[in-house]
Amino acid sequence: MLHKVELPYTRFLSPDGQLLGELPAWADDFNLLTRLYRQMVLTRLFDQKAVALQRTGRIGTYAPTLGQEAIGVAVGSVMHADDVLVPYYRDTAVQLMRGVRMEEILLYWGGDERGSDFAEPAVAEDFPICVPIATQALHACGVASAFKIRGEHRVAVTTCGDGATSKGDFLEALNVAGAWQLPVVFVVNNNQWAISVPRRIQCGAPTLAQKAIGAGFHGEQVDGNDLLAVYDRVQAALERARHGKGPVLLECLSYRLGDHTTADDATRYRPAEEVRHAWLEEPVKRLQRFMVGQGVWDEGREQALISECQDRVQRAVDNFEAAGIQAPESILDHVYATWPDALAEQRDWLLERAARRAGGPGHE
Ligand SMILES: Cc1ncc(C[n+]2csc(CCOP(=O)(O)OP(=O)(O)O)c2C)c(N)n1
Ligand SMILES: [Mg+2]
Repeated sequence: MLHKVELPYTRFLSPDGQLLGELPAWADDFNLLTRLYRQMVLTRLFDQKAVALQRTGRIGTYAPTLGQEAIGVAVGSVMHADDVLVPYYRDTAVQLMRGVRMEEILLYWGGDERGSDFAEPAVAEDFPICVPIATQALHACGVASAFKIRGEHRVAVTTCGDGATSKGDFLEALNVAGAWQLPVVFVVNNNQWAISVPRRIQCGAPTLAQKAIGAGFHGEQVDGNDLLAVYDRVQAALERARHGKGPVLLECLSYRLGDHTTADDATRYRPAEEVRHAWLEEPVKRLQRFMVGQGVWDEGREQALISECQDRVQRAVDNFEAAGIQAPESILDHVYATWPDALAEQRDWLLERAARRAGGPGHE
């Protein structure tokens, strides 16, 4: 007999920004809500700019955050500065909120190692973006083990997509997190698609949050397009993990409104009607409607914010372009502490080839 697992699901705002029941006490702070809303708008405008830079050949590939801003902004704002983020590639919102600079994010996607060397002291220990699916979940458990062994009240927060939860690495990470009761929080960005594979055929369980139950710890779902709900549940999850009460898996239900990356064309596999419907649920408009309804936001403020954000994004693009191009061998700089002899030949080949190229087309 199939045992049905009942898990909490949290939502405070309807898609049109109406309050459904009681507002959590912390949300009376409209300065905080305004700050988070501003950050969602900044993230969205930066995201648009990053896609435009890829289209004009100034960065390589980019994975848009469009539609998932509430999750990242909430996670980034609830985390303490000395917590450690172990992110995946669709984490522009969290990284910006944590203090990673916009130009650093552009450098990363431009193939430049300096993009993972964060200048801001508060994020110095955060991990770089992880592209191999779900491997970062195990790294986060390693970080959380260190916190536990040292008796520090810090939390490792790792993010991933819905598809990543099918990977062995993810399930192994849940297992060790539960077995050792580690201070780690798994934030699953369930955006309904793993490239062209829809959520319903990725796994047989009705929720992804219930994978935590098999590992012996708490899992729950939240409306990932409702900033108030995500903030509230991330806060509870981090408190729990920080105070030795074990890990949490938070499944945030959202939708990837953009292409998987700039190398993808989602119109080839997604019904237009589904995407149109998802736009009605999106997080930025939802919080904006709520704030307008509360009398704390209006069109004038919105226009001023957009132009301020556009200026900030443009300054970041200017800094990115002024950074210049790194030497080709920089891709090897941070792979090994000591370069293995067995790879010396490949390194020499790369250096030689780069030198020939620098000599001009006739030398190639
Ligand atoms: C180990 C590994 N296998 C395959 C890939 C190719 N790949 C890149 S993204 C992706 C889908 C991931 O989907 P999901 O976890 O839902 O995250 P999303 O991109 O939707 O945010 C795959 C299979 C990879 N990057 N790493
Ligand atoms: Mg996905």
